[in-house]
Amino acid sequence: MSDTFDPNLCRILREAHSIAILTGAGISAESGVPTFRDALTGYWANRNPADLATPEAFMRDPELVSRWYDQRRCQLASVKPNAGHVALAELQRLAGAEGRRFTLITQNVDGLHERAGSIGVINLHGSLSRWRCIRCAEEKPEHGPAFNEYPVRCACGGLRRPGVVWFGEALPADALRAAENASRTCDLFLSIGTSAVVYPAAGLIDLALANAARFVEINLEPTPYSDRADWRLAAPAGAVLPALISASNRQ
Ligand code: BJW
Ligand code: ZN
Repeated sequence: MSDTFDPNLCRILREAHSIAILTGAGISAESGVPTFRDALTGYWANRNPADLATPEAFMRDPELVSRWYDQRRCQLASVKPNAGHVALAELQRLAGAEGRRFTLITQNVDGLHERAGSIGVINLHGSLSRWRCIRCAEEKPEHGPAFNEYPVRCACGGLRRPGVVWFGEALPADALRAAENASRTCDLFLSIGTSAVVYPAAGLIDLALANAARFVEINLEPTPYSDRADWRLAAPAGAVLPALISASNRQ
């Protein structure tokens, strides 16, 4: 696969002073975590996001929504980071050793980047493994087996919900600010495995392009941003990332 890379892309990856990366569900697909919008296998293929991924859905049917999210949380115990996650952790180490800036921003809630060794990951859409009470706001990590009953209750009697960001909810302010700063000031931006249709995350690409960053898209399918990519790699992230990083280091 290394022969297929443009030498200019390899040089830019090796020499960029500040790299920002946005990942989406596609990077975890090869770990066995479903994407959202795949027509056959995606979470939304046979479900309506309005019934599951909004605060209104949770208030309407907290049992259904918390059961669905808890199933997804429990599935994380049986999946592992793939070669794409590992390659990004390696790229962070290489860039850091040379004093280059590296920011990994993810829309994923699966924690696989951290498990692969990435540090300081910006989690724009929260985490499946943190749950919080909507009454007293107590939030804690949940890595154990499935909850005993749904809806899940806090000791205070309030309902507990997954610590993810649903449609219509604000993203965590610190995370969004850090992601925007990194995108606005990078000289190389990679968008990996995201359909780039959900905002404000997709808008990070606009920020990078407005600052004349070079833009690489790694995705099996085209996205609304594909036409603006300097390089578009239409291959599985778990194959292309290790090959690209190793080709770039060999040159
Ligand atoms: C591979 C591959 C392989 C497969 N290798 N590639 C501007 C315009 C229009 C609308 C809006 C706007 N600004 C805001 C909105 C509204 C809304 C929005 O964006 N709607 C659009 C969908 C129309 N945004 C919001 O509501 C956000 N909040 C907000 O704006 O708040 C404002 C506010 C401010 C102040 C106070 C109050 C409010 C919140 C968005 C939250 C999104 N949440 C979800 C669910 C999280 C919980 C859960 O996990 O269930 O996040 S939606 C879902 O989509 C999830 C994902 O993170 C997100 C993005 O999906 P992603 O990762 O791109 O996955 P897919 O499936 O779409 O794509 C996978 C891709 O991978 C595909 O392209 C494949 O081809 C590719 N692929 N295998 C490489 N092996
Ligand atoms: Zn509580």
